[in-house]
Amino acid sequence: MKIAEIKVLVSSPGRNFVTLKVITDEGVYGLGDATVNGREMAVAAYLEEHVVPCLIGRDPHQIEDIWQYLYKGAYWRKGPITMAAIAAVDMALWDIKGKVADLPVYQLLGGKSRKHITTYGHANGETIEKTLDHLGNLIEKGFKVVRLQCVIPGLGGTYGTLGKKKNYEELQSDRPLPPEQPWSTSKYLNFIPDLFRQARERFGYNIQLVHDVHSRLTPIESAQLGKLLEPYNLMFLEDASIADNQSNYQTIRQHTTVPLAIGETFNTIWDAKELISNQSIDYLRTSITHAGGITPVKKMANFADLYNVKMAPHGAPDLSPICHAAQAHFNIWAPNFGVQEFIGFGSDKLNSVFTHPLHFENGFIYLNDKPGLGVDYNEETATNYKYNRSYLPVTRLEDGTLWYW
Ligand code: KDG
Ligand code: MG
Repeated sequence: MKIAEIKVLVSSPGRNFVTLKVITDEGVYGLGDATVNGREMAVAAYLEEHVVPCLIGRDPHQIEDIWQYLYKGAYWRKGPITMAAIAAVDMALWDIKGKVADLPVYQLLGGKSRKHITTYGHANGETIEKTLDHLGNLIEKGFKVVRLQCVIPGLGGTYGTLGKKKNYEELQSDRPLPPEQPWSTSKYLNFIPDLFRQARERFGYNIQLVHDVHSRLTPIESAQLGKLLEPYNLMFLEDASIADNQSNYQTIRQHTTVPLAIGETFNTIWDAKELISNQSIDYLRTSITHAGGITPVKKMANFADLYNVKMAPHGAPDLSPICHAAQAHFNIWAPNFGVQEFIGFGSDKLNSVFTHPLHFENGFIYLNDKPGLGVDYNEETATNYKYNRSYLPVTRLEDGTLWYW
């Protein structure tokens, strides 16, 4: 069997996605997700110009060798664009292998370790009351874990809240350049503990709660927040600080027992090696699309398991249903799976382009037994939804200084 043709497909069914289709000389094909939100065309060009020509004629069954060729074989290795491109190839090859073997990918990874996949949903709101109403709705729908994000008074919106946006999962294309949002660490730190205090007062401790700081605090500020949140028993605090210095998390750890999660912007194990081996984190949030595919993330999970670190893959709506399906196969296998971020595939446009093997009920994802990843991509329908340039926002402190979004 040989790789005969590869298509790089960019479409925007509600938001932009980059999809790779690897077609073999026997007609079997595999799909991969290569979406990097706000930088979609960079990955498409990387694939088209630098990856696709090297793969034509190769044996698609040699997943490990092809991965090493694209990673180790490239002098300019790592980084989000390169690793998303490699990830898409890797996912597509696992998809092909599964279809040829007539087995779902999770069987090739080692089989099921659990019945279903626990997810966490998002409760957002402009006020604490609205955020908690949203939490109440999700509890009624059966969610066991929920992330709480609330507009900070005086800041007119912050990460994870809707503000004046449309639906959270939709492309925010009505802006030609990155919008700017204000940030104040003191306003945030004075407000967030109250959100969690009120959540516990209203709903008790039977629901697990998560919060995403989105890397806006310094390590000592994160430690301060962690201590303030300790009474409310979070499942984890996400992206408390940037981890360019991996020792940042030791600083946080020395001061608080709040469990820590990080990893959605990580591209390789090297971004997390000390965080894991020093046991300064509890959950690794690396996604299959942004860290080179199933092949390396499986190795990361095995390494993390040695240090009691669980996997909680990034599951924002800017990862396509192909990534979500690949992560479902991975999650149902991973011995050290923790929780999956998932807010559903709400839009009709999205569902008209992608079909997937996931069934969502009571806060759990169930996976069917279709061979391969079980996903498909309707190329004809997708032509109705052209790429639409869209940026993530940038953040400035109230005095104008640029800060982490
Ligand atoms: O493209 C950026 C988003 O994926 C990111 O901001 C979402 O932090 C995020 C999360 O936890 O889902
Ligand atoms: Mg996050």
